[in-house]
Amino acid sequence: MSAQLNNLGQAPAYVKHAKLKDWVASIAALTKPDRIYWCDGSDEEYSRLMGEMCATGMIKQLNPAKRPNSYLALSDPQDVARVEERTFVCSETQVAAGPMNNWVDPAEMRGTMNRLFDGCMRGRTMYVVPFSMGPLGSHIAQIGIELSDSPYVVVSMKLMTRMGRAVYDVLGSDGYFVPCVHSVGAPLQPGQPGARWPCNNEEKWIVHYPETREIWSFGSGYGGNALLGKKCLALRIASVMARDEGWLAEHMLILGVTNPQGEKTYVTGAFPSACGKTNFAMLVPPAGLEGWKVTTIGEDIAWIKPHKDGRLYAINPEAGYFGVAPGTNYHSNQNCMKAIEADTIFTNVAETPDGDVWWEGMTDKAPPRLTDWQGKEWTPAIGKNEGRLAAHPNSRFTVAATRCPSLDAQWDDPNGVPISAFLFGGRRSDTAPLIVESLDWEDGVYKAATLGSETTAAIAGKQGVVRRDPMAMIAFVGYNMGDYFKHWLKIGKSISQAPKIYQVNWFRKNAEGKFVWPGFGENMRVLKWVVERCQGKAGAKNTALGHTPDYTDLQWQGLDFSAEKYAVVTSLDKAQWQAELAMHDELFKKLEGYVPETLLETRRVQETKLAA
Ligand code: SAT
Ligand code: MN
Repeated sequence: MSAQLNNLGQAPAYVKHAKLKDWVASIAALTKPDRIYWCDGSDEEYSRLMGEMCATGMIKQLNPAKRPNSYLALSDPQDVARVEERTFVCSETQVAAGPMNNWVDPAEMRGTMNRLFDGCMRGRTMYVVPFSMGPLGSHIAQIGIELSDSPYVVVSMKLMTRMGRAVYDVLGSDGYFVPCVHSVGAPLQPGQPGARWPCNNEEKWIVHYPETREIWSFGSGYGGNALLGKKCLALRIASVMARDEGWLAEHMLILGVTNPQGEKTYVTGAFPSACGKTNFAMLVPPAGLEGWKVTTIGEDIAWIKPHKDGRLYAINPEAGYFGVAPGTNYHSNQNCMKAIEADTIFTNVAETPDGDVWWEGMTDKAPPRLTDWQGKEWTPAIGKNEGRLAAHPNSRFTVAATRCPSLDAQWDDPNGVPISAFLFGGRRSDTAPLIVESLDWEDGVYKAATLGSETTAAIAGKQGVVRRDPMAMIAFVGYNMGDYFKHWLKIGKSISQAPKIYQVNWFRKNAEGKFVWPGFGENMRVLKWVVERCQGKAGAKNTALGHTPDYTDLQWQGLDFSAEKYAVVTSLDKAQWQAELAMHDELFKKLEGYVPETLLETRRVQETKLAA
């Protein structure tokens, strides 16, 4: 066996980990690739793989005069988002996975995986991708090795994680790593031409084994389905590690706020996919708030650990951004637009005739002619007549964090940064006020646990329906949601200086269906209030839900936003909130028998307050 494998691609001498090499050999024996390639993460390797993909048509280089060192990939039209109904948490028992996860008995699932992966890499190269989630060698970081037959995954992992040879130095001869196996599920017969974007539209499986901390993904080459360091490792598997070890793995951005006096406060924000985490993390304070500054640690995931000083410290396990393109422009996110001016991979956006990119919302007016995300001719008239978008609503950019102008100086600090506040927000046209401060940790955990949001294009399925998305983690907790709530309550007890917890909603609409709150940079006004609450400086009034700012508690200089409009975005309609509580009950019903009594009690208190 090993002689044959040597021909396919021998491990470089710097890989000293015998168990790792055995595992790679065993997966190769199952998947039967034509070649094995051990990635070193170098720039030379990145350019070479890009060149190879350009040759097969999987990726296209953009005009270097417009977007230096940047590429465009167009996926299969059926492989465009995470597939939650095809995502599985295969713990030993169904109770351990809980009612919110798809569960299959692990023995049965292993049978299915062995059948699907048998020979699935024929005609392809199996890439060995070593990566660290978190600063290399940090006590909070975790190492993963992804075996994948997609070169697009390799180049994406180079931008999104600390990927490459240095990982093996940290691993040594017996270090721990999370094994991740990925295939697009499209073997090639000899001479068979490959699809431009190989994937498998009959079989898609995103599988996690929490006890043994393994990930197996089949059939998709897109985003969180395929870049296994992201949602699979850094959230689903890490949430299990976090439960066992007393920390938190969360779907949160992390940002720093510096006030005009130079004092810095770190805040995290949990929002479901495609609710503006990236824009918020890179916020530019508006006119009227000169002297305030926001810096970015992360825009999607936070790993948060209790520290000996009694506070929680957070790192961003990622090293790049896989952000939603549509709606991103120099007004909504100037820092991001600058980050993606070069060295970026775009997926499923439209292409301009001069070899640049475009998406809905990038400019006020669409260019007169484009090639859309499916490679078809597109003009504003065609778009209008056929109701066809130029860019897919879940089209993305992939870029290294180091390109971000607002990157925080501490972003790579192995110890993380101290967190003063957690924000939890959803996309709600009605019901949920602009901001509410929780009364205490338990009340905050209740608010986070019952978070609701209207669904977006980031997930395959119907859009715009309100679903409960506890902590914005509905798709990402690798164990029983009820136990996850208990874990949150426990963490609060394990620290002496708990962050304040806020519920926010930037998305209230008026009777005409228009957003009332301007959002984007203007969110700084709310963020300033949060920071000043943490410092004990800002005022608030009490409502049935918790503390909220009065109109005069926010700074309005530079923005024309009337008290009447403010009343709309902050209004709390008792009847609407009664209906909201009924939806909380539906969630608790689904989790019956697992919900901590503290949360049920908080629910009863809220009902009473609302009736008063
Ligand atoms: O495709 S991803 O899961 O990485 C993006 C997202 O939904 O947040
Ligand atoms: Mn996300």
